[in-house]
Amino acid sequence: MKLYFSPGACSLAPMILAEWTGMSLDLERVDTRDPSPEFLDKNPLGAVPALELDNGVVRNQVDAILQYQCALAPDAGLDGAGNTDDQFEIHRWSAFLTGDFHPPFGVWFNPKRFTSDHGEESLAAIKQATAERIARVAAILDEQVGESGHVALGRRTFLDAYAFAMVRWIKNLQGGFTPYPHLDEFMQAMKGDDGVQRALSSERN
Ligand SMILES: N[C@@H](CCC(=O)N[C@@H](CS)C(=O)NCC(=O)O)C(=O)O
Repeated sequence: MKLYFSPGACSLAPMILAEWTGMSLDLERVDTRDPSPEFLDKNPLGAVPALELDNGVVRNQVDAILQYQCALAPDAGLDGAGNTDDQFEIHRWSAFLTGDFHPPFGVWFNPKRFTSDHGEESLAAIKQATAERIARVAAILDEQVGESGHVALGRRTFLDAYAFAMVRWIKNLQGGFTPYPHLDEFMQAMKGDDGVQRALSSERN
């Protein structure tokens, strides 16, 4: 299988999960600022990650890719399979990460996409409003992680990999991790994990 990725992007999550599940992935770097026509055929939104199966089928959407990886490696126990309540929690926090946590960062990193007024003041106002929204979702995630050190179920799941790939963006905001002590600890613990380190190093090479 081949994973299309971009350094610094949420595509790090399936790379971490591949390490945790012992799944071998070929990696192909994509310039998401200028995606090639070949890549747009694989994802018309030009976004990473995209997972290409050995039979040529391409799968998009990071949370779906992560859950697919978990299904391929059931013994790793990195989802909520087998328990309805656990499954609910996993889907709930996966939906939060995809639908609430990720989007404001997309605006923060690329405000021009969301306004026809590209003047300095207009873009600064959008970034300010977006930073406030990020602060809200980050505070919710900080409370959820709490002392458990994990996003859900009080244990490692694919959501930890997913959150790690995005929570690292907080360092770009004013105040960094200071308001989010649990996320800070979570990030430090994740950085101490060998699989996370290998994924980060693959992302850089
Ligand atoms: N939920 C979407 C989010 C993907 C996404 O926005 N990826 C970012 C990187 S974290 C990207 O490739 N952005 C490029 C762009 O939007 O042009 C998915 O999983 O496909």
